[in-house]
Amino acid sequence: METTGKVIKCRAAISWETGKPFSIEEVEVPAPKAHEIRVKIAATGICGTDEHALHGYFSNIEFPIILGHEAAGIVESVGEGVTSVKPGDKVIPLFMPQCGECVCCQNPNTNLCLNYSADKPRSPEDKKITFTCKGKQIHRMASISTFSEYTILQESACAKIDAKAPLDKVCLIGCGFSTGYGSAVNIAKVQPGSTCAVFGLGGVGLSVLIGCKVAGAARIIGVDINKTKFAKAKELGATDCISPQDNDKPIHEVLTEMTNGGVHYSFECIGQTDSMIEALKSSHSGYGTTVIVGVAPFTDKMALDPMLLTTGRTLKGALFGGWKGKTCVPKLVSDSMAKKFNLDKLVTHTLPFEKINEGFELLRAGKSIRTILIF
Ligand code: COD
Ligand code: ZN
Ligand code: ZN
Repeated sequence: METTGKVIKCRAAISWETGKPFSIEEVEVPAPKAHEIRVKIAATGICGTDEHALHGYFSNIEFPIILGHEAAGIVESVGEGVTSVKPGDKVIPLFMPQCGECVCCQNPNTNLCLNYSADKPRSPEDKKITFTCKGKQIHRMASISTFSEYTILQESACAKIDAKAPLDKVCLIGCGFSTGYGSAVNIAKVQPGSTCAVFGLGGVGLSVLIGCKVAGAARIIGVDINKTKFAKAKELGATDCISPQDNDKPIHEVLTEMTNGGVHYSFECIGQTDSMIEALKSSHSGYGTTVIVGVAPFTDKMALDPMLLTTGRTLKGALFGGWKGKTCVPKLVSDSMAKKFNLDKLVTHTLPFEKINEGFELLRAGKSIRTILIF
């Protein structure tokens, strides 16, 4: 049936209230307006941030909402003026857009786009795009909402990828993999022969680890309270794995002893301010760099001794690993197809979309790295 220009009715997972299970409902997805693209989602990953959003960690999440921000799909139709994709193209939605025009997009040293909405109220333009369900307006997450069979993207938030890309794997490039990998190679700029510590060995932390390994780190220490994560971390290149719960002293002291004074690079991939400080204290004075990858609840603040910085440590942070989405995501997809890194190792479960609640249970129980939901 020809769907161009018409409202599409399809399945989506609605979060009606904070913390409640998802309910699969029929939603209406409008036809794309000027500079918008309607995409049929093929596969979407479950990221730690979806769980955080469900529990109200972020100030701009409004319920009812369709969550999901790590996906790959195929363009169904495009609105007026869209030039970068056409129906049938494979694409990855971008939770960080690249409008190409704002001062940040024009600055080669950042991937932030001033049209990014995840940390501030959504723009009036973005608010106009909406799903409906049972006559109610449903909010969108990070302007992309991928827990829906069809979604609407602004052209600046849609990257065209290789027509042969396996969508059930490259969907991870939409968030977790790129966030972690880029934090190592773009933000920390890990050097060959260096020592790294990765706090949190979920999908994001393991992707940091892959980046450290690709960059030639000599020693990579994984830190997690869940020791079942250690086997996979070692498979991906961790030389040592430690749990804070096995030690009576703070983990930065353990790391400092293990590494003769501290690591070259530490990464926080948990989203807790206490771990952020531990990561900073684990880095060597004079030259250590700490990258904050995790996003903490918006109510939490970090108190740190400024001497940690005056004595020569660097504290940095980035979203989406510093990649400018429209430009870099197609290249990351090609690199994965050329086997520069292996996404398969991050996928522990693949489930039909209807089993989304089961996928979140696996994440909460610490049993999955990435669950991919297939439509
Ligand atoms: N000490 C050590 N490890 C811990 C602790 C602790 N106190 N608490 C939890 N952990 C471990 C867990 O056992 C788990 O293995 C890991 O930390 C967290 O992993 P996941 O699988 O729950 O989550 P991820 O890897 O999918 O994502 C985690 C982030 C916190 C990085 C993510 O939620 C996040 O905040 N991302 C922000 C970066 C970003 O760009 N966000 C926008 C879209 S994601
Ligand atoms: Zn921009
Ligand atoms: Zn994510």
